[in-house]
Amino acid sequence: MPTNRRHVIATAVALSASTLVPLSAFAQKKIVLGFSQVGAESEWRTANTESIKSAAKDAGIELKFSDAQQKQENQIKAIRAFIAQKVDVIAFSPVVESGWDNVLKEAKAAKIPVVLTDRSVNSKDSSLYVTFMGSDFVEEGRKAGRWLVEKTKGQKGDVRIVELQGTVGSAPAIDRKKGFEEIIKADPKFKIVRSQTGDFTRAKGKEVMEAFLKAEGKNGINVLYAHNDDMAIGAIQAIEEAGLKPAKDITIISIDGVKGAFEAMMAGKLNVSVECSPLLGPQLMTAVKDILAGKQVPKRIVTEESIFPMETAAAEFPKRKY
Ligand code: GZL
Repeated sequence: MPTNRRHVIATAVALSASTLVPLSAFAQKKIVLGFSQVGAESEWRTANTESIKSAAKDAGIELKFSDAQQKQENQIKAIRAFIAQKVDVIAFSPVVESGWDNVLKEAKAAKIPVVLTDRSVNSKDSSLYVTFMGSDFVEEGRKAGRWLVEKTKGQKGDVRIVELQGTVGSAPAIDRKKGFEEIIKADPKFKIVRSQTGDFTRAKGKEVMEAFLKAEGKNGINVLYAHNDDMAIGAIQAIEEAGLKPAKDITIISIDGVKGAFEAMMAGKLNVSVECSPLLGPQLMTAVKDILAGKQVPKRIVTEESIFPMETAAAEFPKRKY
């Protein structure tokens, strides 16, 4: 046992004999976790932040939390600050996949373990992080595609799709597109006629959907595939303002399964939402403690998820935790 810890224990024993202070008050150094969050761009992100903050509190872990406002340079700055503060572990949700090797090498040189949550990085050096915990975004895109194939079975003629992509360069945007296209490419009737980023926000989702409607005309769009519920909810406003019925004139498929999506499905304005759970806080705190205890942690921890069509929304809604 390192000398300073022995000294602390000895002092603690002496003190506790005379002042009856519990030994644990001295012996346990509080774990310090530095967390760099993407931002506060969506209901999903808000629920994710809440999960991390409450889980840190429950776990007795000191959380240094930073909101990057969806800017990579702010996340890199925050990670460097955590290194300077000598935190015990660094965790973050990378806003985009690339550009992390240098700062992760600095964390490695400082012997501070790094955990990726929610989104991953495309670094070739997987020794730069201990584990990546989060959803399988390709599978989420496949689930969206399979739902559409089922919904349009036997339907003749083209199915004209517009796509609201997530943040350019982010793992969920790249992989949700990949998974969806992998499924629909089997049938040439499916045509993605427009595809543009709405940056995962309601405001941008509405703005881009307005442009899609203007370009394609009122009868030019059969399906909207949105990479998250917030963009779908913004697009629903644009569809209604164009005098069309969302989920009827235009079938709407989205991902996350946040409260706003369930409310839209129960109002008959959204057809389906693929679940993407933000509740990663408890898993993260367990991984942090296991890493510091020297335990083996899997390189990849995948979140188990479902799919919620509007027909099940009312029954599911009371059970939802985010
Ligand atoms: C997915 C997460 C995405 C959500 C969006 O795990 O990274 O970012 O789907 C959020 O709502 O903005």
